[in-house]
Amino acid sequence: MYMANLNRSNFPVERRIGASAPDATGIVHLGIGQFHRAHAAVNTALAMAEAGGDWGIVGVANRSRRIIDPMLNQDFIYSILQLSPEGTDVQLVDVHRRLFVAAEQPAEVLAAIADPNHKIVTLTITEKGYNKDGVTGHLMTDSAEIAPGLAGPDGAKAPLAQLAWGLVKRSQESKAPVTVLSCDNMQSAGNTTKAMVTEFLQAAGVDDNTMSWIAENVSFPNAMVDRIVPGTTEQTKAQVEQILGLRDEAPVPAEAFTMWVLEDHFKAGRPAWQAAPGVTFSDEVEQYELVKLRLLNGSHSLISYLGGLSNSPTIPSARDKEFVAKSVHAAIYNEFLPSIELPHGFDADAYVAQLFHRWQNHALGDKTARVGSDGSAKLLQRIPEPALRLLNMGQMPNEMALTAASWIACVAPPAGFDPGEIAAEMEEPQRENLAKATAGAKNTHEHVEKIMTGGFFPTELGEHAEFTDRVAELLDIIVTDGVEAAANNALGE
Ligand code: CS2
Repeated sequence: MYMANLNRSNFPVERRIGASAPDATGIVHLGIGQFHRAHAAVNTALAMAEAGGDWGIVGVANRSRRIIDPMLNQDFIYSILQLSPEGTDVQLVDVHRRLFVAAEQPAEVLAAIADPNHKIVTLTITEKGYNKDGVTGHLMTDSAEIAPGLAGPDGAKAPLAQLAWGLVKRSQESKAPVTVLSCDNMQSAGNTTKAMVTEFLQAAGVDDNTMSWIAENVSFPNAMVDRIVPGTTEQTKAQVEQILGLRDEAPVPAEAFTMWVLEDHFKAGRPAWQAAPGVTFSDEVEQYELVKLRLLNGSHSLISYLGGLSNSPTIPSARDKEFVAKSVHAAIYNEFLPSIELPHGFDADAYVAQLFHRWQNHALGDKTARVGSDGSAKLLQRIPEPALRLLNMGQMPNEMALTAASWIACVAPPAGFDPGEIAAEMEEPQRENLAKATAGAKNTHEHVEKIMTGGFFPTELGEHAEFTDRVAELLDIIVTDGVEAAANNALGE
């Protein structure tokens, strides 16, 4: 049956979240994807409904036209398909006003960053987009993404490189102050962005005046972001179509829960984001980041690798397994919580109970392979620091060792071990390098040792003999007796 496409002339206004943006834009977003569209974009629409403002968004996709082409066809409007055990709802977002592809239109992207009307540049470029070396903590100036951009703005195709050159252009033209707001899942996300941009420009040989202009006129607030947003499937489109009676080619499935905690350091103003539910401005953002990165994301990684190895295609189907739930509980209470200082008045038990509930969202059906993807970049944010903290206190972080062992089993399995289809679906940028590093390993211990010392983890953890021994022991159990036996061993059962 013919179904009309969603657009400005037919969209049901009563389903719109917050306000439509004006034509004037105030934000440039690099890395337009699922998370941005269900998080910062939604909060911006709600803020404009409350307090107005010229906060339309210029969205920049890295390479693919997969999202922006349908959005352009639909006059920028798209659906959020909110899925929870309590029910399903479709809401519409209308805040983007221009869309580019970074790789195709680099000059437009730089001009948008330099445009003084734009007061904020937001980023969701994923952990690996920062090109931060896991061993040294510095920018990987020789990576395939970064190196070509160092010679000048013309070669800059990667978002971090375009951001850096866009700021240089701004410093040469309007000189208007601006805020760069990372919305990625990283510890000290703002500070990290600032450090990577600064190192990029130093490596590119940019002069001292420009560097001091950036230091004084660009702020990089830290922020903790949270909303579980899986990938769009044909089923997402069919569900939206059924509810709206219109075809949306770029809907975003999302849970109802949403949270954003930000430092209020904006050089040139900001939307009234505090008007949106779940948004808080705080001076304790770094504590919130750690709570989220470890309790939610660290546990999420563990669920995904245990799930990948136990034939669980979705996060809720993995979390339903008793051994997975027990492992996560132990990871949180024995290892992650002792590794952080909580924000004032934070109720950890209530937060953890809510996490277990969120992971059980079968209606959302978040994919195990999605969460397990990019483990080499994500685990660096989630494991080494808390693991070392416990190791230095004389405690073996068994669940973190299990996370590392099950990640290795999924994406860099020892010879002769087949981790199965779900693991094969996990995208892992280091897959080839991991295979190279482990080639010729004589046994599981050597296999693990080559990874731990192969430049994938910080040196202090990589060279920690007892941690390596424990990871190897657990990987051996995974290979010989299966993942549940390894989980039980880590639990001391
Ligand atoms: C997940 C996150 O991809 C992952 O590893 O842990 O995408 C998670 O769903 C979000 O951070 C939730 O806010």
